Amino acid sequence: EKFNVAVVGATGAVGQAIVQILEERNFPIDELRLLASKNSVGKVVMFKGEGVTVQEANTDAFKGIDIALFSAGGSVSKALAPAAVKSGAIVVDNTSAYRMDANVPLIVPEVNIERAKDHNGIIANPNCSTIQMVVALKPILDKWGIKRIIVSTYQAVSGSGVKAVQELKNQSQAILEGKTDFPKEILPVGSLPKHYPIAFNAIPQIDVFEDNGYTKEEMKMVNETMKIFEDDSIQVTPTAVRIPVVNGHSESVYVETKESFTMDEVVAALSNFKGLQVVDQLEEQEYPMPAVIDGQLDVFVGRIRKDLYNDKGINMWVVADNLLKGAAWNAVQIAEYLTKTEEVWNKK
Ligand code: 11C
Repeated sequence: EKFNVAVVGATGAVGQAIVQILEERNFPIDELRLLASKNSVGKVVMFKGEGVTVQEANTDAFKGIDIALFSAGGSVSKALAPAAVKSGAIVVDNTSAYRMDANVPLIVPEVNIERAKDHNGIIANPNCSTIQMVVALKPILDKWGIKRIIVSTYQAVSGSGVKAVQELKNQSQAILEGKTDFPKEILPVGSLPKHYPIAFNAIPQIDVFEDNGYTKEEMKMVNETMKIFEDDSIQVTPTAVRIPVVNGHSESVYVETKESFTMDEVVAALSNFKGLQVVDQLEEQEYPMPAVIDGQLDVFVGRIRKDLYNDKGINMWVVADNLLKGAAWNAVQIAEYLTKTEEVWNKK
């Protein structure tokens, strides 16, 4: 069986990655419809050696579409996802628009793919920093339970979009040329008045601040983790930091379990978990790094070690390609499940 697939936001960083993965995975596609805002209409994107012309994303654009993959920002998803569902598509939404909606399953395939069956037309893809963390924690949750998580992120600029990547490169070049006055327009948050250089810097702010002193990015990690693990008692304490890496998010994750474990058991549980790769050979100086895993689909974990003071504490270092596992690949994984699961179509 083949499917008609729409990609909304087809010219963005995540949209382009989705098109590439659909091709690499030989996704069972009949028609690929690429949709974007007016500015991008008429652009041609290559798919399996043929050019596909980008059309305008509007409420009439979804006729005959079975699966619609949205990654054009929350406002576009709010405006157009209901229309896509109405015309018969199942939507996989990469934005934060519907993630915390009780009627929308929030899916990381390695963790809770069965929940996709509970969809009411829309399935949400979590935030990139949440996705890689819950993949690394799921085998620990299953065997020993989780009481609390303390996580600090080291996030790449690609999470902020293609313009942020360009800003990092331009600033780096300017600084190396000895300039002290150069444009700072995007980071940490484009729409806020103050901007700081990201080159040769680390910015402890991703997205806007909430009233409790945490950023929106940090609160996504708190709320999405509880929803995905279906446990509101898990305590998540995040600090999200932007660093001058082009692509690939890293996280220092501290997890306190409910039950006792041995470290051999922990390493075995992580090693045997599908979608997770352990890279942890200290004598060889082997551990995951963003520049090394760039372009790969899995989540990587290393520096796995027991807490020095707490018998139920584990420290680890978790790295993933934020545009792939953190966004495009997670969405395509969900879409692949839809193509293989008759039940999800019965609700239409
Ligand atoms: C970042 N995590 O790295 C953000 C980007 O909710 O889908 C993704 C925002 C989201 O800046």
